[in-house]
Amino acid sequence: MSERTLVLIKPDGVRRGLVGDVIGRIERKGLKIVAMELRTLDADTAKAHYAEHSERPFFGELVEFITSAPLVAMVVEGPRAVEAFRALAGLTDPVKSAPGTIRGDHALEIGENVVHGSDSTESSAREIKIFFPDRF
Ligand code: DAT
Ligand code: MG
Repeated sequence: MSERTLVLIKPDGVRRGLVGDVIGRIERKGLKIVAMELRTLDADTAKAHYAEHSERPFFGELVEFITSAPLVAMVVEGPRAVEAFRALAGLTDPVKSAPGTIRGDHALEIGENVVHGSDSTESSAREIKIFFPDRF
C-alpha cells in the first residue's frame, strides 16, 4: 500500500532557506523521509531527470536552473505518497496554486517553484533510480 516519491527542494528553495519549512510539511502530513541528500546536479543528471521536457522551449533554462546551486533530494514514503506530496506542493504555476500549499505560499514564477514531486509511481521509480541508484 505504501508508495515512494522523489521530492526535490530546488536551488531556489535551498537558497531562500525553505528546507525546514518543506521538511516540516512532509513530516506533519505523516509522510516518512527514507533518504535525503544535499547535492549539486551535473547537466547529464538534470537532463535525465527532466527527459520528458527535452523538446520544450524552456528545457535549457530548466537544466541551467536546476544545476545552478545545491538542491535537496529525498525519497518520501507513505500511503499514496505521490499524490500526497503533489497536494502539499500545489500546482506547477505558483500564482494559480492555493495559499496553504508550498508553491502557493512561497513562489510567484513557474521557473522557480521551490519543489519537485514525481507525478506518478512510474515516474517516481524512474526518478528514484536516477538520484539514489542501488538504494531501493
Ligand atoms: P511539475 O514540476 O509541477 O511536475 P512539469 O513537470 O510540467 O511541472 O514541469 C517541470 C518544471 O519545468 C516545472 O516545475 C517548472 C518548469 N516549467 C514547466 N512549465 C514551464 C513553462 N511554461 N515555463 C517555464 N518553466 C516551466
Ligand atoms: Mg513534473
